[in-house]
Amino acid sequence: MNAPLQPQAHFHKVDFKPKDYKDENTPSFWCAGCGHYGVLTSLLRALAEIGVDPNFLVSVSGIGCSSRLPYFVNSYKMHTLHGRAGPVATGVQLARPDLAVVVSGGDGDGFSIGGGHMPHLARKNINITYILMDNHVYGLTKGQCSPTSREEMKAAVTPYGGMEEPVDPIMYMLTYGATYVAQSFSGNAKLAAQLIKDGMEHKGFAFINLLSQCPSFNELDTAVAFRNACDEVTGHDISDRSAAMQAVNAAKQAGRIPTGLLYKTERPTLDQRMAELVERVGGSKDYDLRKIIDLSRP
Ligand SMILES: Cc1ncc(C[n+]2csc(CCOP(=O)(O)OP(=O)(O)O)c2C)c(N)n1
Repeated sequence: MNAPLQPQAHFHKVDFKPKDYKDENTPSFWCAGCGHYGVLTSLLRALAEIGVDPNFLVSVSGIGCSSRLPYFVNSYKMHTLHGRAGPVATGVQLARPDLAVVVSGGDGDGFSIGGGHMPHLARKNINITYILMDNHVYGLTKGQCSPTSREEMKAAVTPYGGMEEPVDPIMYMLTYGATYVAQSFSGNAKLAAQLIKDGMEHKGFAFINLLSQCPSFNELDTAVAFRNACDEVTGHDISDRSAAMQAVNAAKQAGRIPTGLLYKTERPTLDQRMAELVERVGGSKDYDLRKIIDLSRP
C-alpha cells in the first residue's frame, strides 16, 4: 500500500509574493468599488505569508460575483454549481488531504441555496477554509435580498424593505461546531489576511466571514458603514464557545459588528478519522465492509 498522503503537515512551500498568486489570465469582472477586491487582496497576502505552493492549492466556489474569485487565483480551481462549493470541496479534501482547499462564495451561495450544506461542513470538521464574501445582497443577479440582508434593505423584490430576520453566519457557525470562526471587513486587508492565514493553518473547518460592500445593489451596507460599525473583539477565551457567543451577542446588542478571531478549537477532522478507520480495518488493500458492518443483522 502506498504511504498515506500527509494531511497538511503541510503546505509545500514556495517563496512567492502576493502578486505571484494572482492569475492574470482573466480580466477583472467586479464593479469599481466592490468589496470583493479586498477579499482577493487579503487572500493573496495570506497565501504569500504562508508560502503555499500553487500546485498544492485548490480554490473552489459556487456561483455569484464572489464565486468568481478562483479565476483570479494562481491555483487549481473549480467553479461549481450554485450552493454546492462545500460538498465539492469536501470531496477534493477527502480524496487529497495533502492539498490546501479554499472555498469562496457569497451569502446567497452559502446561506440560501447552499444553506443545507453549511452545518455538515462544520459538524464533520472538514479540513478546508471557507471564506464567505458577505455583501448582504445577491450581486450577480442584480440586487435581490439575501439571507443576510438587513430587514430595512429595500431591494428589487422587496421595495418596502424585507420581512425576514437575517441569518447571522457567525452565530450559525458557532452553533454547528465550526472549529475556527472569524470575521472582518474586507477593506481591513491586514486583519482579513491574518484571519485567512490562521484559518488555512488551522487543522479543521475554518469559517471566515468577510463583510464586503456591494456598491451597485446595496446602498445600506457601504464600505464606510461596514468600516465604522466593526469592532475587533478581544479579551474572551477563544477556546470557549459560550464565551465567543456571549462576546458576539454583546457587540451586536451594542449595535456593533464583532470582528477578529472569535473562536478556535481542535478536534479530529473527517479526513483524519477516515485515515484512522482505514488503518483500523487493515488498509485499503484489505478493505472489507464486513469488518465494519454486521451483515448478520436483518
Ligand atoms: C440553481 C440556481 N439558482 C439560482 C441561480 C441564480 N443565481 C446566480 S448567483 C445568485 C446569488 C448570488 O448572490 P451571492 O451568492 O450572495 O453572491 P454575490 O453575487 O452577491 O457575490 C443566484 C440566485 C443559479 N445560478 N443557479
